[in-house]
Amino acid sequence: MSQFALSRTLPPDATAAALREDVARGLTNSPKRLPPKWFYDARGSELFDEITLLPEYYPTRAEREILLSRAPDIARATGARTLVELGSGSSDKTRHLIRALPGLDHYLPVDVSESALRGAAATLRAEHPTLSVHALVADFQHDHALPDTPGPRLLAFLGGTIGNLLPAERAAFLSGLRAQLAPGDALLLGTDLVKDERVLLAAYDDARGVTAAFNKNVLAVINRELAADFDPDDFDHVALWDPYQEWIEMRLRARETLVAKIQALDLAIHFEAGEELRTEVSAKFRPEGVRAELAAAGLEMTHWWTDAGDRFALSLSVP
Ligand code: AVJ
Repeated sequence: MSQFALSRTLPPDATAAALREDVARGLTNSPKRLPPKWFYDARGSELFDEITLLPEYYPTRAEREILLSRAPDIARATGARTLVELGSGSSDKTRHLIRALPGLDHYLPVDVSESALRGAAATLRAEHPTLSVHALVADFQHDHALPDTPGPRLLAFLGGTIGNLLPAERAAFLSGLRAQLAPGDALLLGTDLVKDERVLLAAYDDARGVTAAFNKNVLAVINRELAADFDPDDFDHVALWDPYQEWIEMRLRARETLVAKIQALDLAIHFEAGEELRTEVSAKFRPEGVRAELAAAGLEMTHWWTDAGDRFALSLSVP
């Protein structure tokens, strides 16, 4: 019979403490910056799902295309009984994978958004009544403790979310993943690829302004959680391509000089007119780079699959 459990690897106040620390540190830093994980409250997760439907935002469709065409290859190469998905969100694309893995009996979605996890689990259990689903509210970057489930295990980190980590964080993160893999286990990694700058910029600055609303939502999160008084209308959404780092940055640019009060931190944050707060880095990759980063973490890349337009890649690697 279908089973469902939801647990937190950390008490709820640990999330609150992490937000306080990230905001206190990031907004007093010069230049100002915030980690992108704080976009994803219920509203932010909804806005992200809307982004994935935009004509300009190709990564989700490109990755789904690869998953649909390659799911049988992934199933054959891994024989997975447990699928662990880091940053699972709505688990929408994962359903193609779950459908294609004949021996799968355990699914462990890991995400910071409890609302996204609950929604995803409900849909999946309806579609796969014999699948045991254990959802984990956790920060995949730091919490590595997973419930003990049968191998072989397939660890999936999809959507290109690894691009949200800075190079040093990526190295530490991949080594941490490697340490969790036993012989026979595998890592399925989604990476967005370097491409024409105009295509990249449009994906992060869409005509309807959904990405702008998603970017500004982090201010609403800080207002609510830390009793702050940011006015999202005081900021412009900015997306830019850094050709040296090969990453997209999203920023919020203050339209005028302003001061925002963050009561819970007893802080007043000053912005000059035009000053920018970096809210996200989204790195884009080349095949040699992915192979090298995996190798540095002790993982051997065995498969590399791209969509027909060569926009996005899925790689499979083994310890
Ligand atoms: C979910 C992290 C993969 O970087 O493309 C979408 C988030 N940011 N539009 C990405 C995002 C702006 C997305 N990831």
